[in-house]
Parts: sequence; structure tokens; C-alpha cells
Amino acid sequence: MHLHYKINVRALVGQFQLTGELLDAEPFGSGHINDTYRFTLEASRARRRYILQRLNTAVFQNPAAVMENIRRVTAHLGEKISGPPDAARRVLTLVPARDGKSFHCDADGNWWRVFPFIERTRAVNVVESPAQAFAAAKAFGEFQKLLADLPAPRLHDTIPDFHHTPKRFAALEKAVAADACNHAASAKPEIEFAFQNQALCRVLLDANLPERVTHNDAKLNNVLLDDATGEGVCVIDLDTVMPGLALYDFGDMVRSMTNPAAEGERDLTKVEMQFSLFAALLRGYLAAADFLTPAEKNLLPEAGQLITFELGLRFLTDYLAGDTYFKAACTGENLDRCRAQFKLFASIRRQEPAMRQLLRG
Ligand code: ADP
Ligand code: GN1
Ligand code: MG
Repeated sequence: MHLHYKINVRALVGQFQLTGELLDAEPFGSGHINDTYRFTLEASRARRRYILQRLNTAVFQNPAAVMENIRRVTAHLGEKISGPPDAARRVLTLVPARDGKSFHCDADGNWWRVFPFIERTRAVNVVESPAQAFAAAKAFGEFQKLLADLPAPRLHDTIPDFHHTPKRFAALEKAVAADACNHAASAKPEIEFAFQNQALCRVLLDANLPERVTHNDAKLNNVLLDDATGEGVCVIDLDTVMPGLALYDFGDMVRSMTNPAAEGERDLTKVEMQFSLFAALLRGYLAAADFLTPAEKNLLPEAGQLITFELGLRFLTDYLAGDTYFKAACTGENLDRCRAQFKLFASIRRQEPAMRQLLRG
């Protein structure tokens, strides 16, 4: 795992309202954006684990807005979920800093936050079964439903135009023109493919769909699944929770929960949407998301195409710009990720008639 900083976990942990002896700390997880660590504290012979995270402020340029959103969203979810014995595992909670804030800002301007580690769960990178797709999609559907009555004011846009696909396309055009790393020649087929499919960019924007509170990064890896039952326990990675379209989340579920290959798989023959996984995730999502309008339902088959294409554009842009956004282990990884997204997009598009038929039936 690539970490930008050598950090003093003990000093950082000391900035939060926690007691106990620090037993261990290690880099954790496989997110592309933040730096995540897990650490263990022992107090009165009890061991508790936590997540310590450095927010990526190159990506989230208004960290105060991110933390305010997360504070409001977790408070709202916490109120609504309180009750059942397992409530504490079902919603992310922020451990307050010594000064009472929800974060600690260090001398170098890094933003840190701590969450209790949610035990007996795992985050999965590549979908393993229809039951898993069902469980993860249901958790995101419930998440949207629980946030439908979040009290005003409107949440901050933590990344403006995050899913504005035409603007993502324009950013690609700019990166192609600049060709900062002389990579454009090696990505010629992918650039051509992007231009051939440009018309798709507006498919949700032009449909006049209702704004909702959405997760906006609803990939399989951002929901923790129970080790024993496989059930979706907790939706995590709340940095992009903001006003959006329900179908942005559904699209990311289709992208990340129907493809049995890795996100950056190089053997493209393995990259396909599996219809049985799509059917399971649709059932899971609709089991919870009972609020969709007919217009939203009608565009469910387009959502996965759009978000998968959009992420392909974003990976391609980052490859051309020199890997400045997504963590990449080596040059070319973002191009591999782009290729896999474009292959998956084509596979999803091919199965649009079958998706439509399933929705009618
Ligand atoms: P990123 O924005 O970099 O994707 P995430 O918030 O998704 O960061 O965290 C990265 C990974 O850390 C997750 O995929 C998950 O495996 C793990 N993780 C994060 N928060 C928790 C938590 N509270 N309990 C257990 N695991 C967590
Ligand atoms: C990033 O942070 P992470 O790894 O959960 C990205 C998403 C992409 C995803 C692709 C803030 O999510 O938009 O869809 O990678 N997050 C941000 O895996 O850009
Ligand atoms: Mg994540």
C-alpha cells in the first residue's frame, strides 16, 4: 500500500478522546483516496480497535465541509438506527478530538479522523456471489432511504460536479490536449472509444430526476459485510455523501457488484457483467429503495453504463495526467483500470434489453 507520510500514530491518537495503551497500528484497506490505518488500544484489559484516517485534501479541497456533512449524516443515521442490540455496528461514528471537534488538524495541515473499527465484518473488492450482491445493494438502498428525511440545510457538495459526466469528459479532452506525460499515444484506442461514446454522458442529466441525499461512491468495497451472515452491516466512506441522484449509486453498484473480475483486471476476457449478479443486486436494492419514481425506475438499465463509462473516463484522464488523483502502484495501472471499465461498460450495454425485460417482468 502506498502511503504518503511517515506518521506518528501515538501522537495522533493522543489528539482524540481515547484512553489506553497503543498496542499496534498498521496500514489498512484498499481505498484509492485516503490513507487508512487500523490501531488497537488496551484499557482495563479490554482491547478495542479503531480506524485512523488522513483525509486526502488534494481530492477534498474543503475538508471542513466534508467533516460537517459526515457529522450530520452519522448523527441522523445514529438516531434512526438506535435500538437494536447491534446498532453500534450499523453506523459509522466519529471519535471526537480532544478539543471536541470531529477531526484533528496537524501542524502540516493534514486532517485526521478516528472511527471505531467495525468488528466481525469485511470489505470485499471483487463480488463473490449473488447473495453478496443482494446484501450489499440492500444496504445502500437502506442508506438512501434513511437519509431521505435528513433535516435541512442541504448538504455541502464536497466535490462539486462529482458525477457531472460531461464535465468529466471535458476534463479528459483537456488532458488529451495537454498530454503532460506523453501518454496519449499509448492510450489511442481508449481515447477513441471515449469520443465514440460521448453521447452517453447526458443520459441522466437530461432526465430531470429528483435530487436526493446519495452516497456517490456506492461500490462494493464501501459496505462492510457481516463475517457470519454476509449481511450488509454498515455503509462506510462517507466523504462523498451529498446531494445527487439515486441512480449514481445504483450505477456504481452495477459496476462493482456484477463483474467477477478485479477493477483493474488486465485479462479483459474475464470482465463481463454477469446477469445473475445484476438480478440479485436489483432485487436487493429495490427491497429497500421503495421510493423511486417511474422516471428513475425507467433509467435503471442506463445507470450502470453511465457510471462505468464515467469512471473509465476518470481513470483515463488520470493516466494521461500522471496519476495525480487515484492511488496507483505503477504507471499504467490507471490505464488498465480504464480498459476494464470500458470493457465492462460495453458488456452492460449489450445486456440492456435483458435488464429492461427483467424490470418489466
Ligand atoms: P477510501 O476513501 O480511501 O476508500 P475508506 O473510508 O473506504 O477510504 O476506507 C478504506 C478501507 O478501510 C475500507 O474499504 C474498509 O476496508 C476499511 N474501513 C474503513 N472504515 C472502517 C471501519 N469503521 N471499520 C472497519 N473497516 C473500515
Ligand atoms: C474512489 O475512495 P474509494 O476507493 O472508495 C473514488 C470513486 C471511484 C472509486 C473506484 C472520492 O473510491 O469515485 O468510483 O475510487 N472516490 C473519489 O474504485 O474519487
Ligand atoms: Mg472507500
